[in-house]
Amino acid sequence: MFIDQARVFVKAGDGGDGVVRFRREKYIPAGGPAGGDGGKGGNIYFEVDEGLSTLMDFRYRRKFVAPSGQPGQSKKMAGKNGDDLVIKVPPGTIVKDDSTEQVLLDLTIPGSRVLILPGGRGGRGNTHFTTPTRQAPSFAERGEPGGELWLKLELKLLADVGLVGYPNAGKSTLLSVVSAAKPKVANYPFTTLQPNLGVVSLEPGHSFVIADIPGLIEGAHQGVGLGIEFLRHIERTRIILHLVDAAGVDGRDPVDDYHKINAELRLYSEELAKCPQIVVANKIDLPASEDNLERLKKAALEDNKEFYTISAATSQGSKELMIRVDQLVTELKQKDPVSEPVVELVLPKKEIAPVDEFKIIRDNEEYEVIGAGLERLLRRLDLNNPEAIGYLQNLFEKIGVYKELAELNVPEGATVRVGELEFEYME
Ligand SMILES: Nc1nc2c(ncn2[C@@H]2O[C@H](COP(=O)(O)OP(=O)(O)OP(=O)(O)O)[C@@H](O)[C@H]2O)c(=O)[nH]1
Ligand SMILES: [Mg+2]
Repeated sequence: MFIDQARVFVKAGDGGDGVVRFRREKYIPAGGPAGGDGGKGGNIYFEVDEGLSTLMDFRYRRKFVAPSGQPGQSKKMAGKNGDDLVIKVPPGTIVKDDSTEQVLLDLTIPGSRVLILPGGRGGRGNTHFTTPTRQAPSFAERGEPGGELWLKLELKLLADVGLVGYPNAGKSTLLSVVSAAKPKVANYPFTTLQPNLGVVSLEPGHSFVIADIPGLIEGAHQGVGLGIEFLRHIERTRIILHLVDAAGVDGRDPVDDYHKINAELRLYSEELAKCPQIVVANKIDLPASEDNLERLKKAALEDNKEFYTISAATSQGSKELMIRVDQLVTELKQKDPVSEPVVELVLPKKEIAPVDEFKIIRDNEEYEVIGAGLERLLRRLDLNNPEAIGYLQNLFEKIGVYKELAELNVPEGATVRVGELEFEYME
């Protein structure tokens, strides 16, 4: 089955904790602090992989959690960083925030890799918390948790070439002959129920993508047959290959078929109708095609369209056709190139708020110190450790928390809160 939507959960790695360690050396009874920093958590990236054409894999794996950073070690050694996790998606994948539907990424360029969630930063080891009066801090900072998100992935097939035509025209047969794709082929209409993609590579490192979509019939724009909804899959293609059963196996007139399909394309979108189109007369291995080729060619040339004859079944003429398609795709790509691969941070990196920006608000008899940087620091410290509290007291002094409390005439004994921390105010 062709799946073009998936929901995935991603979580960046947590930062490793900083640790409390001391040097233990012979003849030095109490060495200095030596706790290393925690490693950074792994990042989550998306990477565009040309080899993929569906979001099928996400049916089997929906959770992507990057490894955490290791805790710091003794001798001031930092913990190992968590490995990055790279999620591979086919070209044309759109990544949305699942709850807000906001588009976060539009992944079109093969090979590009984009960071979606950075790993949490590692906590600092006790080495960082020495002061002139506290040479041996017994606390360290915890690692920062990695962010997490539910995402919705959507794939709009990105093909260079779209195959259109009546059912049984031989679209899937042609795709199977020129690419490694193995679409179902059968002599009844609407064999193809979902788009198939194939990569055509005439020479190494050079390829284009063909999309085979379900057949169209007269009235498709009104929902007859499978309707025209699949045309949206070829809206972004550069060329349309219009396959016509030149032998009229199903009893219709090929020239009539040709005009009817073009009418349906126009009814769907003028833009699509104007897209460069090559008219391909198929089934020329069948004698019944002979009488129709000249008429069909005339109709195509009158519309200023190129005309080719092939037999998809015997593959006669398909190589020549692909060489021409390759030429055209290359030309059109040069005229309208997609931009160069980008590697960028798409989610705005959160500004890390400085600790010394805070304000104090009064809440009845209590006071609250509010400041994102300060609160963030507090979350990462062990508030049961008296030394960590001592460290904070120094910090409050330094950044002016006490001074401002005094200026507000906070009464002796009033409760002051900072994040999780609560203390009694004393002058
Ligand atoms: N003789 C002959 N038969 C062909 C040729 N190409 C395709 N066929 C046959 O035509 C029938 C339909 O071929 P498909 O490739 O399934 O046609 P399709 O356009 O994909 O049809 P839908 O998926 O139903 O829209 C099959 O029985 C094929 O074997 C050809 O060049 N010559
Ligand atoms: Mg088919």
